[in-house]
Amino acid sequence: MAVAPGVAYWPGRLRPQEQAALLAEIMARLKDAPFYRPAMPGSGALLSVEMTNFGPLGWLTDQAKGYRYESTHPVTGAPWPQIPGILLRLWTETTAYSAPPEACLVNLYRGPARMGLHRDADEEALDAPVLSVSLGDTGLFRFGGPTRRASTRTLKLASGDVLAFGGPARLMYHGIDRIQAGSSSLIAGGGRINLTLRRVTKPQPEKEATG
Ligand code: MD3
Ligand code: FE
Repeated sequence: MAVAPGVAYWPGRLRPQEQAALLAEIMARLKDAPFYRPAMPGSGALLSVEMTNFGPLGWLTDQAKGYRYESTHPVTGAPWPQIPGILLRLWTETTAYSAPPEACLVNLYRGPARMGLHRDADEEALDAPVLSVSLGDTGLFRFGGPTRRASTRTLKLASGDVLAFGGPARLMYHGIDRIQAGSSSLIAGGGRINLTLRRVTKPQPEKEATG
């Protein structure tokens, strides 16, 4: 499905059974890495989205130090849990990138939670795509251009949808306007979970065999 240059879109890429299996993998990790509400740099205003991470590196933000990647949970101090195997396989199947993802940011949208228009540029490996997986209630996703003022289009992201943002799409503005409550029964109590797989550091170049 053509969304924009650099965007690959696989609606319903995960079957309902795979969505349930992935949700179970997420739930099993929440005891060690609970959702928390991060704060904006400077103002300290809390985001409406709750977050946690899986993988060797996790994205976080707080009032004092701003946006960055760290290897431990800001509340518990523990290393982030491993990225579920289902997601590592999905990365291999859908991207041509030479190295595995290092971060899996997990966003939880409940009630009026939203994510304003922003760009993701805290990663060193900007040549790697970002892979997004949606679970639960449908989210109204807004995808724009290289500046805040560029025109935008809206996509409804439903449970099981997978998108990859690479090349020219990697640095485009995007956000989540709102969630359609009651559109899915996957998550108990309702809500939407989005997982983004990211390569953060530049992979070591592979040494060529000699002789
Ligand atoms: C395009 N998440 O975590 S997923 C984010 O649904 C984020 O939770 C939204 O934006 C969500 O940063 C949107 C789609 C997405 C994610 C990352 C991107 C699109 C992207 C990074 C670069 C370009
Ligand atoms: Fe983003």
